[in-house]
Amino acid sequence: MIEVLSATYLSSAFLPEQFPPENLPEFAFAGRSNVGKSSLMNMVLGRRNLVKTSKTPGKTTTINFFLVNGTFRFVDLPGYGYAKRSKSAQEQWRRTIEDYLTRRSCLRLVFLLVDGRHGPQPSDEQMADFLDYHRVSYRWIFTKSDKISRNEQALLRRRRPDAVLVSSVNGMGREEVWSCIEPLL
Ligand SMILES: Nc1nc2c(ncn2[C@@H]2O[C@H](COP(=O)(O)OP(=O)(O)OP(=O)(O)O)[C@@H](O)[C@H]2O)c(=O)[nH]1
Ligand SMILES: [Mg+2]
Repeated sequence: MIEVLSATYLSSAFLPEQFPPENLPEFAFAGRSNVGKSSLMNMVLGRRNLVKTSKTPGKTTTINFFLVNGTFRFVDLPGYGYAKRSKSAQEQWRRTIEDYLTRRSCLRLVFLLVDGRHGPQPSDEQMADFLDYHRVSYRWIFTKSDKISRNEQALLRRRRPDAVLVSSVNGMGREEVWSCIEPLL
């Protein structure tokens, strides 16, 4: 497993012009609002409060870049499926995120997070279709596993062998997430 020697906030982007240069490999975290993207990034990096988390959905409203070990980046994407925004603001965000996902040559992998208790929702399947269509590599991540019984975890693993079960509360899945990242560095 990679040792995280340094992890720092780099920048935030509303618009594609604000993305950092495409000179380092990037790993993005996508999923519905409140699914646990920011929490998982902290857990994987072993940093308690580097990425801002919140009980209120829709907290992350920009694309946020974090530099890890000075050699690659973690990218926190705003959650989708959060309606409490103006139409034009939603449209702008959608364009910026789509631009990021489809034109980012240094994007190595998207972690597509879904709440493990509910599984993929229509908006998640839509995102997966979008990534398939644009040939962007992604891995399903089932979050909040600490809320799922052992039996159901075993069932999930059998039904979805392609998914990684994680918990930001107890650290489950941390090594498996790193094992997705390491070969792509
Ligand atoms: N029990 C449990 N709660 C979690 C876990 N991960 C996140 N949460 C909680 O879920 C809520 C949302 O977590 P965030 O990490 O902020 O979610 P997000 O996907 O970044 O949300 P947005 O930025 O709004 O899109 C917080 O109250 C977290 O404490 C987990 O693994 N287990
Ligand atoms: Mg967030």
